[in-house]
Amino acid sequence: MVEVLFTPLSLLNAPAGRIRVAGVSERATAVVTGGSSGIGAATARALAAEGFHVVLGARRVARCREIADEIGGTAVALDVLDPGSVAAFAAAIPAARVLVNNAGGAQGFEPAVEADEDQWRWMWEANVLGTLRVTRALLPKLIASGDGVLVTVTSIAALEVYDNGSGYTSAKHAQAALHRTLRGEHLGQPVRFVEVAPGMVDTEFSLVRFGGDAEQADRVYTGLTPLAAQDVAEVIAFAVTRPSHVNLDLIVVKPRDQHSATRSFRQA
Ligand code: 8X3
Repeated sequence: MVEVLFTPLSLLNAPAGRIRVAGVSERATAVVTGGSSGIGAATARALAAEGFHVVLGARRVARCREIADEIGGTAVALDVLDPGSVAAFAAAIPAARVLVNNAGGAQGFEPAVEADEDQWRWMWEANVLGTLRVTRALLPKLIASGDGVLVTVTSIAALEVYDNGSGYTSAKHAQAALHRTLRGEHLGQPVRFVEVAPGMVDTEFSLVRFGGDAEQADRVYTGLTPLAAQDVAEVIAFAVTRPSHVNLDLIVVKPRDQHSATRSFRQA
């Protein structure tokens, strides 16, 4: 039986990711999916800077390992499309206080009547079922920590729809519905649910959506300054490091020049 010394003084002095147990400072664990690049990689760095031991999961585990080496974290292979991979990933994490559901993405940009079912299947698997699987596997550990935080990175596509985007917007709406439902289902338990909904962020997102067409991907960000992954990561780190009674339910973050998914100001 360990004595837990949560004195006000030790809390004031310890970074958010550090807990003091029996006088020893230990790093709490934060898990980030889709940790090999973009928002996931930046979030891993931001949470490590807050004192967390970060576990980065992604298919590209070698890239996760490079980041993990840099921040004193751990890389574990994770394919959220594969229930077996999610089970093995969760089994490798004995305890966790924070989970950032960041894995996901978009494929394709066609009118609904021309939808490619394989792309839809991938988007629903990666964004919706992937979030469900990882959450189901790790939520008990967040709750057991006594002060868990679950962050789901959705999108402004979870709040609006736009032409040619129905596969992605429907998946993001469903992912957000899952996340918001979890919030209600765990009222009274020591876990917070934070949804972060970014607009335009300069990551591999558009390159993947447009099947590797760099020119088309670049056009998305032409004439304005999009968010950087670091901008979103700082918001996530802020939300995670609020006091336990503060739940930032939904944070929408967009570039100044973006009004909505379909309306932006662009310099000629
Ligand atoms: C990305 C934002 O506007 O391309 O999640 O759907 S948008």
